[in-house]
Amino acid sequence: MAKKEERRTDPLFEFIVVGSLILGGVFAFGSGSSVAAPVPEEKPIPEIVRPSYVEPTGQAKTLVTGLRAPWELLFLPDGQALVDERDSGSILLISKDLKVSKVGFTNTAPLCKKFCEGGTLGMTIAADRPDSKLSLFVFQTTNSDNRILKYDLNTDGAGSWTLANKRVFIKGIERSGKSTTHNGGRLAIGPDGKLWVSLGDSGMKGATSQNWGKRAGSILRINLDGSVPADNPKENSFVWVKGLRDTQGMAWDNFGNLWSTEFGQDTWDEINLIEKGKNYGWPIAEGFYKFVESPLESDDPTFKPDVPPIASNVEKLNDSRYTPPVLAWNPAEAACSGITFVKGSLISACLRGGKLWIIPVLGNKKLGEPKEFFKGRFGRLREATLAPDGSLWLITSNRDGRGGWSSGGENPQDDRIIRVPLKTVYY
Ligand SMILES: [Ca+2]
Repeated sequence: MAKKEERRTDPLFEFIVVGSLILGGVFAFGSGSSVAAPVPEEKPIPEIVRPSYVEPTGQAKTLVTGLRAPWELLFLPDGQALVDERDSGSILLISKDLKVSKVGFTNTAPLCKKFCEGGTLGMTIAADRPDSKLSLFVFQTTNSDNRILKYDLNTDGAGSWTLANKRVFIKGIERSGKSTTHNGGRLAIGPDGKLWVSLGDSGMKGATSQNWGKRAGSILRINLDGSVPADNPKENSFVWVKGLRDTQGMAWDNFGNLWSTEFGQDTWDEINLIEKGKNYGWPIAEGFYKFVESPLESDDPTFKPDVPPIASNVEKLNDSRYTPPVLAWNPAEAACSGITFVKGSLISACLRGGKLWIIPVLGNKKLGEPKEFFKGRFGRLREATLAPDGSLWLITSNRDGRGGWSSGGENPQDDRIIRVPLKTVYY
């Protein structure tokens, strides 16, 4: 499944080894010559060039319980956290002493019935107001579309935060009347200072994901004032890439590469390397393979496909129009939503897989072998966020109508925030 990268083929690793040998040679020459040379002081290799990644220590601790389908968790400059709930639309403040209070409501999220995936989803902040004051962007599903709200996010400087000046930042992200799924919904400010939005096909398959004129089935890139960046791939379009089925995670590594998580249909979930203007293949491809619709997937029981369905593990797709994933894995092991980059590691929080995948970034566009942590221990995981103290905070999604965990998702203890310490691992 994984494209494995042998450590010794990594240029960064080779550079370190060769560099150490050269330094060693110089030191040996210096100490062995007849000229009295000062003994070189042994200096540690700077952290930045030591190949390393992070992984959990395993000593997880529950911080907050009583949440319901939390979707996003982010930290504010004063060290407090914001978390939102998909179905209630609540935006909650988590104080440093772990008290929970309400900052606001998006207020118009439709009630979620079984198997829906929309609602109040991603959030991100940007200091784009005068005096570096903050704005809060919130992704929201309405009955007719997916959209992004923008608020002024104000603080009194004494720990209190409030929302003001609510406006619709972007609307009209396609959403079919009957489908409640594949909304995507992650928001992030990229290293380029733009707002990035991950979307799904809104249940419309190729009609959105293979159409550059549609926003659904894409990742969008938007200026913070709501205009289209001049260097987007198509003129006057927010669309950065196409061919996505349902992407709920985005993270940039230290090389500036954007990695995303993608929910596949039945056979392959994906990690993609997102590059300008590319098409990631849905619904022509699932994982590395050709995807052919199964009649069981149609809402119409009388539907007969033109071609017989084939499982997505029969025929590899080799078509240069479509960019394959970098990693693909079975949904039972994955169904990953959030992904974040922490010191040499991509860390992905997985729903059905109920685990964290840690994927070392070995070099530019090179991933190492994924390692799994906490499998089944906390149920469904929605997102992992780096905390100011260097630990990782996880949010669960056991009350999202997908079968839950200890009591079918009805136990208030089921959805919570968990703190996980991280340790650095050197190659
Ligand atoms: Ca794909």
